[in-house]
Amino acid sequence: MNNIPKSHPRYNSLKTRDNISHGMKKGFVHETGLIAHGRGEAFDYLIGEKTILFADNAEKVAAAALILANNPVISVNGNVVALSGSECISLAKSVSAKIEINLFHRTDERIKKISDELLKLGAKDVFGLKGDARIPGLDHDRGLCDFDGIYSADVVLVPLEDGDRCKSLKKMGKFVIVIDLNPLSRTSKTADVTIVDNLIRAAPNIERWVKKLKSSDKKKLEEIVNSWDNTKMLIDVLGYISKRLNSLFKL
Ligand code: PTJ
Repeated sequence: MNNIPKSHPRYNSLKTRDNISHGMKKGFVHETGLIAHGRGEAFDYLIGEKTILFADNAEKVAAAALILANNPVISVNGNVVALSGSECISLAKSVSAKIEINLFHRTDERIKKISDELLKLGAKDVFGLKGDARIPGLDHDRGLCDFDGIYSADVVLVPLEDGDRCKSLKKMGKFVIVIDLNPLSRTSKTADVTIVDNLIRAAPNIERWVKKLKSSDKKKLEEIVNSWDNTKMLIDVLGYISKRLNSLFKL
């Protein structure tokens, strides 16, 4: 990145790629995390690389749900730590949430590297190393979780998730919030609240909403959560994208 000037029109995007690539060289981002990042970039392009109104609304609902939660957990993987490790730690502190590492490509070595990175970034306690419980119905390693973490959580925030796990967490009765730039993914369609936004923008914006809503009474927060219609929001996002694309080349 040293030879790319800040004036480059794609500077932020290139810097983000650099962070992901560094994460891979350090061993905590899995190589397929680069592919997942590319897919995210493509969808981010479609929404204009900014937080659209529908995402901001979802971020507000996510903040309300996290404030109301008794045992909230933020689930992180390699990409999440490379892109927004500090922001996720800060968000977790603002709502007294635990941070748990849950990996699709789980190895003890990657878990240790990601945990070290989170501790270096200021996390006090990191869950996911024990793997002493299982999410029912998930045969894969990503079904492993900590009993005191995700297993006993009531609200789980899962950025960059895969659909199966989201479905299984919902079956366990958890309230699941996801951050996924792809409004068509199984994850997006399964979650209670889907935030169609880049994690880089979403994590600090949820925290901004937490600060705004923290002193609200319980009834108001419950109203915010209960009035949320996730399917309608996904339809609205698809409408927004198609309208935006249609208008791009209109004279
Ligand atoms: O670290 P591991 O082993 O847990 O592996 C993590 C990856 C990301 C490799 C794994 O979870 C995976 O393969 O994910 P998927 O199934 O490719 O899903 C990633 C989803 O996240 C896609 O729908 C992308 O559009 C979306 N996405 C990618 N980057 C971002 C994003 N959403 C929000 N913000 C991003 N920066």
